[in-house]
Amino acid sequence: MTKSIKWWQKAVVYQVYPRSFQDTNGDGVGDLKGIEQRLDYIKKLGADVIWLNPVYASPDKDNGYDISDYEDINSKFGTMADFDSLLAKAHEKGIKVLMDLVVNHTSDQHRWFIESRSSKDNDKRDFYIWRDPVDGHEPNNWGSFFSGPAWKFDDKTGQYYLHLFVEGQPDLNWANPTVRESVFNMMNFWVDKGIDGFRMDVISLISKPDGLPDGEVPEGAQYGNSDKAVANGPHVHEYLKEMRQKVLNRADMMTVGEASGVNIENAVKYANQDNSELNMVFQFEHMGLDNNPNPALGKWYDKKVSLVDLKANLSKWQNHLAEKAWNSLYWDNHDQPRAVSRYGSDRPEYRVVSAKMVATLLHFMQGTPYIYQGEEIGMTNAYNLQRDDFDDVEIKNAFKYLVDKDHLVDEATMLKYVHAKGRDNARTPMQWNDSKNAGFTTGLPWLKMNDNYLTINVKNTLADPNSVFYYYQKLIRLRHELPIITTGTYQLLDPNDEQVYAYRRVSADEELLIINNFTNETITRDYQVPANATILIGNYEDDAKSTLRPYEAKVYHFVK
Ligand code: ISL
Ligand code: CA
Repeated sequence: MTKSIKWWQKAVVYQVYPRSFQDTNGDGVGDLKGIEQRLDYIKKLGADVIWLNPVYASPDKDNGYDISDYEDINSKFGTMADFDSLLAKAHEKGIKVLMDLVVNHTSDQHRWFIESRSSKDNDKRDFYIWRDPVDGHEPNNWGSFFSGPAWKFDDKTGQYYLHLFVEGQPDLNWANPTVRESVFNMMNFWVDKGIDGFRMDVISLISKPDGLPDGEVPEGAQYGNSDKAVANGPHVHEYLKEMRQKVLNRADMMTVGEASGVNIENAVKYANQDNSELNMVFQFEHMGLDNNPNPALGKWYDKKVSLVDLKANLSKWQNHLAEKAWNSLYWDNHDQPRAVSRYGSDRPEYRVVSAKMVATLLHFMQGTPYIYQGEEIGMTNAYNLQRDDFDDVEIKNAFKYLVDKDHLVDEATMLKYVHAKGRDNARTPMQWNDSKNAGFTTGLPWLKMNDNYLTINVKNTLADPNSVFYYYQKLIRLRHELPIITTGTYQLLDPNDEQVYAYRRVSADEELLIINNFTNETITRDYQVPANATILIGNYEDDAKSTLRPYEAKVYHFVK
């Protein structure tokens, strides 16, 4: 790579889900003061940046992704003074802060929408997407991402409004220049506070296709993982270029666009290296590989991904973005199940070793890695939660529409799918220690705890030098120290091997060989490791050479 390396290309991001991180006032909900108290923990891990899920004022129909005031803090989380203090303390410790930006939609309680729905001639009417009924029905066949139709009829004015997510999340009309101006002004409010960047929620959806045509399939879940329907509309790049000029260029910011439905071709546009749009995108292709073969069920399924498919996909992104754009690297976030449960094994005998393997696989790739809270201690899916325990609107709607209404699967099967894929797997509170409610709260947690916190918790992981935590700490340190992890060329080995994911990173004078046994079996592979190679990191104490033990991961380093 000839271009100079930017700070965010060497950085590792730690994602904090404020609601579930640390409660300080006993109301069962994590808060900003709690994050401030735990900054030293994040510093100890070595992360450079924190991404905060939305902390803005919100009726919480979709856990903060429905914002009613962009310039105010959700009172459950604290006050603007708490936010200012958190930002200052993070900066004192050399940690940068990335804010979530949710501007495809607002809450239906936002003053813009309250005005917009009040009458057809209100000056905010055109801030949202209103349409007349067609033959007494919805204007088109679009479905919400979270099941059911994407249109809601409003009696007051006899029109439908568009909501790609839940009813309480009306989509903004980005074609209206006043909407764009209002959003950019709001973003500048945060830039002026000194934040370090934005993670942009479903930014690939802000420009709707001209004329709002029917989709090929009505299910909204399809939009997320295909390049067919509503994503990547005709004006999205124009809007982002405008945002870059009016907001993002005012500081040395980091930007990552969450891009449902993005493919390689349009990712290169969003994250191009001419600095005209974003730094990188979150792509979803690898998250869709273990979807249900029945498209109507979307992500709801419990079969493991095929390693061959996973390799092909991740390698495609590594190879095609190289020198052209920049990858973000993630397994986990607040919308995904726990990585160790999904890609490794959360059985007690394999949990630690496989959590490290899954980490090794990702953290030696090119891109900016994201660690989701709890991933660094090997937190697992929450099998103890039952239908009535779930909080997530996506899960509730899946039961309501796919089970109760459409009978696509029975309730027990859906529960199995939710235990494999549901978002609440990631949202159960952070497990700090083995005291009541894992030290997360002295009150009643807003979402039931994962009942394995007596063994899986931060206190235990910090006391054990061989823990998942110290492994992540070392991965981060290696990325900071070895430029080849940032800049080396990526080469996949043995694409058809169904058991091992092995790849190389290559620079002019050195090389890394990364080997990951994805199975719980002992197998043999000969990668012809050069005699001068040394082990940089591994999840077993010794090197058994061509023997690979269950979930073994190791990285050789050698000078050419
Ligand atoms: O979570 C998903 C599947 O379970 C994704 O399809 C997800 O809905 C999509 O990536 C958009 O996610 C983002 O916007 C949503 C919000 O609910 C998610 O938490 C957020 O990450 C609406 O704002
Ligand atoms: Ca609290």
